[in-house]
Amino acid sequence: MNRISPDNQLGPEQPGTIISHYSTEVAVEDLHGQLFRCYFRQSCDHLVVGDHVKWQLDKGDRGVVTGIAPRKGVLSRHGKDGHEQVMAANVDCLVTMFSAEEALSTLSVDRYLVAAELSNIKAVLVVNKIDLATEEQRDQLESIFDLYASLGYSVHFVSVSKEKGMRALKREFDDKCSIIVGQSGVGKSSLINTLLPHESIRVGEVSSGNRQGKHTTTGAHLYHIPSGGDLIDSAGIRHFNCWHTTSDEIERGFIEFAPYFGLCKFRNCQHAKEPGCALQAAVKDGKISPERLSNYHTMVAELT
Ligand SMILES: Nc1nc2c(ncn2[C@@H]2O[C@H](COP(=O)(O)OP(=O)(O)OP(=O)(O)O)[C@@H](O)[C@H]2O)c(=O)[nH]1
Ligand SMILES: [Mg+2]
Ligand SMILES: [Zn+2]
Repeated sequence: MNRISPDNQLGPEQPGTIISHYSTEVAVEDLHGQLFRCYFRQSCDHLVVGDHVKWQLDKGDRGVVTGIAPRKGVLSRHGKDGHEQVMAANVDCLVTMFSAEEALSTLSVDRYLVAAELSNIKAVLVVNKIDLATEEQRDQLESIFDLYASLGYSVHFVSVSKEKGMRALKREFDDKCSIIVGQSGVGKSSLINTLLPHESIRVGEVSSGNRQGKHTTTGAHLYHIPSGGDLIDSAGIRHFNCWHTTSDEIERGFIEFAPYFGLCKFRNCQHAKEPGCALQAAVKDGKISPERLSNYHTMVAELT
């Protein structure tokens, strides 16, 4: 199937972006927004959606991917064997949704934030279904999320279905490539449908080149948001959450811990009950939230 023509029959090398991935082919978008189905060289067999590539036109409207640019903002997960599976590349922003009607633990918020920090991806926190919250629930949520706002994270209280707070939230997607994650039922698809009003019926489909053929895919897909920015959508990515990592890395994921690195009395301090622990001292001084330190310990304990 994947016939390779001699290079001299190929068009000039040009830049493109992987929009969708099928098992043996990818959809590449050129600089003018046109899509081409491309096969790829063996050296490019680990392409993912969001990859910036070099490609050349082959016969007709087909092409071949010949190179991948270095990635930033990689979102990956780890299989049971610990093998890393990259799911999307060049992601700038991880939008994590929660629902106001469900009990919310700061631990789950911190898991997403650590994942974003370790991938060098901006994190945006969204609390949806605010229309269902009582005043008391709302106050409670606000006190939880004030902490995250004070750490510098963007926090949005919205109702997607009642169109509350949506203007500011939509602006978060401008000029970058985002991914929306969160538990089932929080409203991710509802948000995606308001961002991509014309795409909702064709999630997982793409037309190739000039041809009308449609090809469903179970993988991720990159969409352009009409009001600005790109969105990578994939059910698989929305539910990622296992990260094999080290306690040092988890520590790095709690951004307000950074000023205290190396200040503990013991070099291998676990930041628990040791004397001279700089993080414990910061908690006592009100500089670090006790809950954040406790969530750090929970996540480190899960590593073993
Ligand atoms: N009251 C209220 N309901 C909402 C709001 N946003 C979404 N919903 C409803 O919540 C339900 C779940 O929304 P979805 O968008 O399907 O949730 P999801 O996160 O995509 O769920 P999964 O696909 O299972 O991961 C639907 O019935 C929505 O209509 C909101 O702001 N307020
Ligand atoms: Mg959904
Ligand atoms: Zn310590």
